[in-house]
Amino acid sequence: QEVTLTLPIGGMTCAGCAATVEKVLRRLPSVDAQVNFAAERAAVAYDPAQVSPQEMIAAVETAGYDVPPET
Ligand code: 9UX
Repeated sequence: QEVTLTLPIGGMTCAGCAATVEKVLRRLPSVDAQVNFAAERAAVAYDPAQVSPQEMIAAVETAGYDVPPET
């Protein structure tokens, strides 16, 4: 089944970066993602049987962005 979460995304400089982050997240199995550049957040829907939030964070970091801790 699908669950949703939002992840804070750091390091995005322009809207193109948001498109890049969407692409790297959507490459993961079952993941759909919408990244809001202005809000610096990603809204993610996924199947927890197929992918974990840690894998999403790793993918974002490999792409050169980061997932800062919530404050
Ligand atoms: Mo915009 Mo992001 O030209 O790497 S896509 S800064």
